[in-house]
Amino acid sequence: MTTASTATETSATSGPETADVVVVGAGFSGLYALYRLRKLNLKVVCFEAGDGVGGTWYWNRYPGARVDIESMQYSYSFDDDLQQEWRWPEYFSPQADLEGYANHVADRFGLREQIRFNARVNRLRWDEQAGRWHVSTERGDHVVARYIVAASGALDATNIPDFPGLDSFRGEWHHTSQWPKEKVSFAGKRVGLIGTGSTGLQATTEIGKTAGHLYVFQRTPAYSLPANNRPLPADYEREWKEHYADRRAEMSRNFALGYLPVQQYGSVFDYSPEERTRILEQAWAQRNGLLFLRTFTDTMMSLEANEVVAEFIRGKIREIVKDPEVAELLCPKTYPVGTKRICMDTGYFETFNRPNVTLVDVRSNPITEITPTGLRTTAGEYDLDLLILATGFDAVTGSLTRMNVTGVGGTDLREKWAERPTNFLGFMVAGFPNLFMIHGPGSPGVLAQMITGGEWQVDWAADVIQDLDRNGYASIDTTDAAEQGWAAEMAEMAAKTLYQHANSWYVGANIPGKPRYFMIYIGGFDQYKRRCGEQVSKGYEGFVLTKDKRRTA
Ligand code: NA7
Repeated sequence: MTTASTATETSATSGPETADVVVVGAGFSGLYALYRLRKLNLKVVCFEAGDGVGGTWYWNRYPGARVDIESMQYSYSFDDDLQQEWRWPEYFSPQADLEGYANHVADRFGLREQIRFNARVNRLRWDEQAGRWHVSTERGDHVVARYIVAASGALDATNIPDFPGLDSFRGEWHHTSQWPKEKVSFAGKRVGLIGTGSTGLQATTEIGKTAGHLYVFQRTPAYSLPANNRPLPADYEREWKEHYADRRAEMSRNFALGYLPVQQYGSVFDYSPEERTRILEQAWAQRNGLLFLRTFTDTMMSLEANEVVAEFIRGKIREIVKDPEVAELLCPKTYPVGTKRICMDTGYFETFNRPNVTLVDVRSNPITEITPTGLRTTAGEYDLDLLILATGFDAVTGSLTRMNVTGVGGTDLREKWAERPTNFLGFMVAGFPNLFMIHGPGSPGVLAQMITGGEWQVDWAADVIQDLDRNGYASIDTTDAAEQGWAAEMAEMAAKTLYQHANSWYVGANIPGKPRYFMIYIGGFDQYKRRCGEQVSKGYEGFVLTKDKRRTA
């Protein structure tokens, strides 16, 4: 630990409102932060851009939106009464159920009164002299706080590609992550949908059922697995609830914070081609989505092993889709399975057998412009009444960089991250004291179960704040050296996996100009927790703690 005694507090806080902590975002992590920090008797203010709670599950209300982790797991663990009482109707919850759950939690624990809704944070400025953060919002709030918990979301910053002419489109258009609350009707309409990631697949499957005609503009096909979603059987729910404590404990030790009670079969190459096919057939029919990728131990470690599983999935696509040319276009061939977030579907490939659905290959014939009446590619023109952008997010870093964050010396976070988004322990950026990131770069974030991961990171931030307060420190920062060390540790682990082989949002490849950098800590949440704990037990090694002069004088 390094200490310095530089920051002193001025008494000039009579202007703006003051708080101990500002939480940015009332999604699942933000809500838990309010609950947790309240126990420390701190004054906490939360700013939320939307008019309701739920974060990702508030914004992404497009048709078909559904989580890809079982709801018995993808839910809060902090309160046993809550997890015993709450009932999930399906294995994988649709957006409405998740938003309903977030609202229930906000009400049950009285969290709403601390949240300022319709208040998007557009400026976070560190005042070095006072050792305080100034937080401003688009609607004019100004709060001065000691700490920031940035629970602003890993998949929050909408990516609207720079399509020429988009503004000229005379029909209705929506990005899936800014979907209107009012029902959008597709009946009798010519609908265009750009993007075939998880969102595009879910939306296509649902919209294809009612659209007059749906054109799906695909640049890169996705691997998708059957969700095998169904109503949650009462005995399954009962069993989970009887064993919740043990299951949560097991999840907390798991690399992805999941409860994964499935057999792993060893290496793909331990089995004959016939045996492999039999095993994969069984997994395809029985395993819920993501667990399919865990059938063999080396799927995500070896290109050859991965290709066996990838080819099995392509075989399924060719079986399902009746038109062989369309089937071939839908087969992903340019990246290993699992290196972009794997999708889960309930009838996506079958949708292309419908007469009212057309797949358009915009890899061979790119989109050139949006016109007042539709969309033009290098090969032709499509008349549209409604256009949907399922074009994803400036993931992991976007929600942070879009807030105009400036730290010590006025350094802009965007400048700091111009080459790569480094930080220490996925928690703090050097030169941005007292700013704790939840699910930011450098953390396991999106590669672990995010509600439980968020709870853990919030707990850690709360523990650190408590520790600093108890011991008379005013601020905590980290160093460039610690960041470089963490980046090297992350890179070493990532190099052993196949993730570098895909142009995914994990590496920032979906955003023009974004540095290519694998942003996620891939060592697993179990190891991540151990590493965070080690740094604290070594006296906050890698951090810089600054004494509170008022308390030590
Ligand atoms: P994704 O996974 O980033 O998918 C975005 C899709 O949009 C993807 O198919 C992109 O093709 C496509 N896209 C983006 N820009 C363009 C342009 N300019 N032209 C054509 N197509 C484009 O976002 P999602 O919302 O589906 O999913 C995000 C995460 O949410 C998901 O991984 C889950 O974790 C939940 P590309 O692949 O870049 O060629």
